[in-house]
Amino acid sequence: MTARADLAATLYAIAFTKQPAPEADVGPRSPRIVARVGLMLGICVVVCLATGLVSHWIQHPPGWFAFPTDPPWLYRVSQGLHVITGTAAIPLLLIKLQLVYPRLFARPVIGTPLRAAERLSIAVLVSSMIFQLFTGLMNTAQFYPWRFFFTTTHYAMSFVVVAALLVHIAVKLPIIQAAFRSPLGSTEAIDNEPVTGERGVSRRAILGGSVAAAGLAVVAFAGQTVPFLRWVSFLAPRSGEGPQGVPVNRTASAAGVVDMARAADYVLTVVADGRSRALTLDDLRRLPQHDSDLPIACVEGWSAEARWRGVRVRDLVAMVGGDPDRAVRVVSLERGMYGESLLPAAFARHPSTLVALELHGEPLTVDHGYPCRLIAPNRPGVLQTKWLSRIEVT
Ligand SMILES: Nc1nc2c(c(=O)[nH]1)N[C@H]1C(S)=C(S)[C@@H](COP(=O)(O)O)O[C@H]1N2
Ligand SMILES: [Mo]
Repeated sequence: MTARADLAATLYAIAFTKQPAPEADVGPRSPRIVARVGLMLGICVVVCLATGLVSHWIQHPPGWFAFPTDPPWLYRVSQGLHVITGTAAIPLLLIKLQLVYPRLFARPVIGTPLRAAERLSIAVLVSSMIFQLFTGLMNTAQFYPWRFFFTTTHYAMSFVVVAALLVHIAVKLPIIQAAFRSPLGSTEAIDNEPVTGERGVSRRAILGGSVAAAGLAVVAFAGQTVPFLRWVSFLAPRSGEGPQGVPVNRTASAAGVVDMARAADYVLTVVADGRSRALTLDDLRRLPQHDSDLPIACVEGWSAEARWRGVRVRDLVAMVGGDPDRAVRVVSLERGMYGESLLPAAFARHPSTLVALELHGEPLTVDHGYPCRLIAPNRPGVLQTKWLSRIEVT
């Protein structure tokens, strides 16, 4: 009975009464260092979020959203930044958690309703950020050890991160301001906390180490999108290998299209308002050919510059009398989710948008989309449909 009463009293104290020992303020765990690491993490999160939203909206455009066709490298840079800032955020988040770790378990664990709400928002923030960074990292490796659909879940969870982050910053704003107003090495107490004089690794070393850890993560990873980092990027899932010097995301055999792509009776059908033309590969080769230097920029973070050669989409649209101010649907021999994409009118009539027959001066290999594939400027790789079977003016 007494033992049980003791246990109850202890649990109550942990949940609702203040911690007897004061928290450190002058040592490495000072809010000064936490706020500075937090700022670096915050910058990564904001850039990662903005570029992630852009990428999502290009793929699922809301009515008000239109991405420009030029400059043609914009999406490549944006998606590269998305994956680089996401990668840098991983060590920064771990360091920040390590720095505030004692506070996560500071007493009272529950306390007043206000404190409970604040701590709940931190729990939501930490878990949603871990979720985003983990699922994002797994996606770059195309490894999906879960049952939910990655893109919708990753997108929805980003709003949870934003909401929890705003609450967190609002709650901590006075401490953040005090932390940035006072020099890194100061021993004055911030946040009304008693000073305990915890020493050890210096604050400067922690700050330098955080920058180094984030930099190392980026260098180890970014070679799949930043060409001059390729030779040091030992963690990059795809950096330049692949037929014709360009990585392949999904092979023809994985898509189940090898026989159809190589069939002798292959034709590309072009349709507008009921008028249609069926073009064989020889027909396509006899049309005016154009060169386009355009990158493939995969949403999973790798990208590669490439030279394509083929027929302009706008010439094909004109051939069947299609309206150049209409969007164009591009359909693959492959069935399923990645088997079609919709080109907004500005992209369809752009002079560098091609039905490509060649890559780097050679006919496309079947894994790059033989007999022909779409290539357009400033679009995510996932919309650069391979193994085309139909082009429809909407
Ligand atoms: N039909 C079809 N087209 C597709 C895909 C696909 O799975 N099926 N993958 C897309 C993705 S995600 C990318 S990144 C590019 C990659 O083109 P590559 O394999 O020629 O490099 O093709 C795109 N085109
Ligand atoms: Mo992709």
